[in-house]
Amino acid sequence: MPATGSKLLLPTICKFLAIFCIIITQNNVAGNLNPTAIGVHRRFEYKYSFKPPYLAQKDGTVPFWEYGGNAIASAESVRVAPSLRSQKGAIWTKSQTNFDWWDVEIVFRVTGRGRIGADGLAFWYTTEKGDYNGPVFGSSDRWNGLAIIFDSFDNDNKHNNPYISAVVNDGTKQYDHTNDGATQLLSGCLRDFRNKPFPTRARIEYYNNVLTVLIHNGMTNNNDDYELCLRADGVQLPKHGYFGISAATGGLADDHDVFHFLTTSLHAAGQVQEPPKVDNQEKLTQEYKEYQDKLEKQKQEYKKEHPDEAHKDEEEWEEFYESENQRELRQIWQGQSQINEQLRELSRKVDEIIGRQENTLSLVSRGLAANAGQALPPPAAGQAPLPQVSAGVGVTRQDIDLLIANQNILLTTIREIRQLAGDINVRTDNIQINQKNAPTAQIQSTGYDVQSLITEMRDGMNQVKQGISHVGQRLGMPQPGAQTAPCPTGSCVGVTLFLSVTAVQLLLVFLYNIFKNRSEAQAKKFY
Ligand SMILES: [Ca+2]
Ligand SMILES: [Ca+2]
Repeated sequence: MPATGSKLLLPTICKFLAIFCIIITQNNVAGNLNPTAIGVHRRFEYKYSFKPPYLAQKDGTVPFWEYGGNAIASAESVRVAPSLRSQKGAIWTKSQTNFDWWDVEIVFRVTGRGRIGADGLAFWYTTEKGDYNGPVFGSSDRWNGLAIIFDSFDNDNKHNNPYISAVVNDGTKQYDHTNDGATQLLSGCLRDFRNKPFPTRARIEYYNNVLTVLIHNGMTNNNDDYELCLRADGVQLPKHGYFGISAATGGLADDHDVFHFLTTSLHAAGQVQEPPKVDNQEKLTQEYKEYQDKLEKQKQEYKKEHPDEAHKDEEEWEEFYESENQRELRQIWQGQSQINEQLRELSRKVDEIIGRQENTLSLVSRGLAANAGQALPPPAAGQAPLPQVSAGVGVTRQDIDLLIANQNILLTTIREIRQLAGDINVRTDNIQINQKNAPTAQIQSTGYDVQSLITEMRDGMNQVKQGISHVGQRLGMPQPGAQTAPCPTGSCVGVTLFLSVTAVQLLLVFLYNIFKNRSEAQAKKFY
C-alpha cells in the first residue's frame, strides 16, 4: 500500500509543480510587459524623436536627425529604403544620448508586392553612426552597441523569416548574413511584420541592463496590443550612443517606411533632479516685474545724464496724458459750458418776447385811450403813426359843428328874449306909475295881486324845472337820424345850454304873468 501510495503521490506533486511553474511564468511574462511601470520617471526626449506631421521640414531636413543613402524623409514618414533593388538608407540622431536608460517606440511598415521581401530593417543604438553604404541592413558592420534586426529574407533557408533578433556587438564581430545572425543573436522571435493592415510597432526598452522588445503585429489599431518578443537580462550596452534606423533591399525589394520614432528616457525614482516647479503665471509676473524695475532704473539713469531732456520729456508725457480726475473735471467743464450757452440763448429769446409784449401793450393802451375819446399822444420818433380808430365810435367834426351852431342860435334867441324882457319891464313901470294915479282900492288890490303872482311864479318855476328834466332826458336818449353818440353819463347837456333854457322859460313865465295881469286889469275896468 505505501508503495502504491507513493506511486500515486509522485505524479500528483509533479502536476501541481508544473501548474505552479506555469502560473509563475505567466506572472513573470505579464509583469515583463510593463517592467518600468512602477517607480520610474519617464521623460519624452524630443531631440531623439520624430513623428508626423511636419516630420521633415520644407527643405527636407528632419530636426535633430540626419539621414543619408537612399533614405527619403517627408512630412509624414521616412522612407528609409524604397522598394527598388539594392537600396540602402539610414537616419541617425545628431547627438548621443545623455541618459542611461531609455524606451524607444517605433511605428513602421514593411510592404512589398511579393510574398517574400528583402532585405529588412534595423534599429541601432551604437557609439558611432553607421555608414550609409554599410553591408548590414543599410549600416556598418562591426558596430559597438545594440542592433534589433527585422530580417525579412530567409538567407539560411530555414523558413524562419521574417525574424526579429537582438544582436549586441562590441565592434569586433562581423554580422553572419548567411545564417541570418543566428549564431550571434542575443534573443529573438519569429514575427511576420510585412504587409500588415496597420503599421507594425516595436517597443524597445533598456532599463537596468534589461532589454525588452515588445512587438505590435499591426493587425489592429489598438495601442495596447503589444506582445513580448524577447527579454534579456544583464545586457551591457554603451553608456551613451546614437539612435538610428536603417534598411536595405537586395534582389527583392520592399518599401521600408518609419512613421514614429519616440524616445523616452527612464529614470529611477530619486535619481531625477526634478526642476523646481514654478507656476507659469508666477514666473511671468516675476519676469514682468523684473523688466519694469530694469526699465525704471534705466529711466532714472537717463534722467541723471540728461536732466533737461528728461524733464521736458516728462512734461510732454504729462501733457499728452491726463489723469482720471483731470478727465472728470474736463467733462464737467464741457457740460457746464453747454448749459451756460443754452441759458444765454434762452435769456435772449425771453428779452425778445418781453419787447414784443411791451410793444403790444402800448398799442392796446393807445387803442383804449382812443376809444375813451381822449387826445392821442403824439407818436414817438421812429414809431409808425397809429392806425385810425374806426369812425362810428368817436365824436366826429360834424357833430361838433352842429353843437356850436345850436349854441349860437340859443345865444341869439336869449339876446332877443332879454331885449324883449327889457321892453316889457319898461312897459310895466309905466303901468305901475299910471296905477298910482288911480283910486286907492285898486292899489290895494294890486298889492293882493302881487302876492298871488308870486305864487303863480313859483308854480311856473316848478313847471320849468320839470320841463328842463324832461329836456335832459330827451337829450340823453339816442335820436334817430342824429349821428351823435349816446352819452354814457348825464353830463352831456352843457351848463350854458341849461341856463339858457332856464332863462328863456323864466322870461316866458314872467311875460305870461304880466300879460295875464294886464288882461285882468282890463277886465276889471269893464266890471
Ligand atoms: Ca536575412
Ligand atoms: Ca533565416
